[in-house]
Amino acid sequence: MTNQLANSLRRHGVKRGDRVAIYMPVSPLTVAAMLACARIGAIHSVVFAGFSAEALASRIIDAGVETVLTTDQAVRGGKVINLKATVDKAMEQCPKVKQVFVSKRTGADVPMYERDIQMEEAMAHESTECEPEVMSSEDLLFMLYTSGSTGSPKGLCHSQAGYLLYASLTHKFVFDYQPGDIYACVADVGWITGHSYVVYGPLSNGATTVLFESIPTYPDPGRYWEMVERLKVNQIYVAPTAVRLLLKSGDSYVTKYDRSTLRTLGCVGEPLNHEAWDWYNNVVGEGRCSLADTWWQTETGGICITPRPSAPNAEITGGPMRPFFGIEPVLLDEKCQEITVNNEPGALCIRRPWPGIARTIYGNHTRYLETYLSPYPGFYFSGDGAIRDDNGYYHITGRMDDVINVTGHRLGTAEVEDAVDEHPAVAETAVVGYPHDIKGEGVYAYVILKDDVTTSEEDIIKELKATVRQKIAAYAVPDIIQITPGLPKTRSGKIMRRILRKVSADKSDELGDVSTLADPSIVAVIVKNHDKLAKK
Ligand code: 7RM
Repeated sequence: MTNQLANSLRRHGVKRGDRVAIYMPVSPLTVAAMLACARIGAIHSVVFAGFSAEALASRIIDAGVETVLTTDQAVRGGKVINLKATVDKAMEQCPKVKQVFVSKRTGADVPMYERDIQMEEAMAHESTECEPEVMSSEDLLFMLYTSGSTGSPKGLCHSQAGYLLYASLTHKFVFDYQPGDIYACVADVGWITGHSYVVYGPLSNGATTVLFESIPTYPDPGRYWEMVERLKVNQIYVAPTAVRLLLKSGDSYVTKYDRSTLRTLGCVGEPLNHEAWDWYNNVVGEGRCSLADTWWQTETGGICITPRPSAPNAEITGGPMRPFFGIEPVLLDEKCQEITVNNEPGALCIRRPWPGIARTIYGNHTRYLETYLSPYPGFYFSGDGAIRDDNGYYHITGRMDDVINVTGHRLGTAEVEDAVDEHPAVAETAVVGYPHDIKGEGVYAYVILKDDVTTSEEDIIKELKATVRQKIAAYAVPDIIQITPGLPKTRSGKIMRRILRKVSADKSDELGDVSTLADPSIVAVIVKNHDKLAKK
């Protein structure tokens, strides 16, 4: 499949170094699409198939993509998603795209335009042999967009050799992968977890990798465990948000399936709270599996801080994590000084580069340096805070910037603000995250309307939610929108997000000193309105 698609891409002029966008659901053909690009030296840019047409278009434009690979429709949790229609809409903004390969998932009758090529037909004419392009170790293998605290999403670039080595080693040692094991990571290939631990890590180790196309609750909350029994899965890698969701549905969905094949339970994406850790360990793993809570990022390419079940002295402990081979975490204070004592929070940095580190931001190396290497000169800065305990274990305390984590999806609050601001009725917006039982963080938007707006608040709120869905994706839609006459600002006009975060988290009694605000009286108004919304 890979070679036929690779030959077909070559025949249609795709060359070494070209960027190819892949907007497809989790499927064998999607994996083949990634590997086909790799085989001919093209740089794939997988765009999560839940992103809107505008989000897809901006990623295509930023990367100078000329070839797009997509699917007629996706099917997720019993719902049909019209991927081709979304691509067609994106194409209105992308005149530089020359060709769109369209594969069949449902076989629906989708309109085909001049630029469209039926993927399976094109592949059918091709040989199953394809001479691989010889690449240099530092050439790019792929790019992947991720959210930052400011500006538009960044196209992080990963290298051929270092990335693959790192994905491969971490997969082998963190999950204790042994030849013959059946390994399952339920992430979507649209995220870095899907790249490193559905595709590159397991396949480079010759593993059987399970592709999970659905959602954890369809047709019911037993889906993962039914799959574990049916496929005899040895390692499973999931997101904490799914664990929290499933634990609420009760243990019987888990216990009715045979999970005796499981040896390693992994999770990634956000903090695994104690209750969820306990349930995953004791109910799912029957207390006899290794639990690896793995910390890493799109930028790091692979797992950096994690327990390592394969270590001879591995202890089964909750949460705490240790650095992987070659990773030297450093905690730094505000003055860029190393924190050498234990139990003090600091900025989580890494001292030396490691094989999997992203090499640049596509088209903007200055931004790469400014974001990751300049804040703490001499170190890679992760954007997260952490604490080291007396045993040398690291505990992640969360993001230090305006990035939030919604159902395990990384989201910049500035992106949501930009989307809301585009609505003609909106004067100004401030978006913060707030603790959410299942999602990890929810999205809370404070919106000031323009003076001449006559539409009802209720209708505006509906429209604003639709705008965010259209500009970004469904997961970015605010859970709560508070229409407010003003925002808490300093005299120099900076929004004090600290105050908004406290109010959103129902901690209005912890606001601290608000006297430096230009208009301290706005705080009482915001708190009152929040209490009204919270009651609903
Ligand atoms: C793999 C991935 C990265 C951000 C990161 C953290 C948070 C990830 C954990 C975690 C606590 C964890 N890539 N994060 N893993 N926080 N414990 N085990 O998620 O680029 O999408 O997100 O996710 O804030 O900076 S990502």
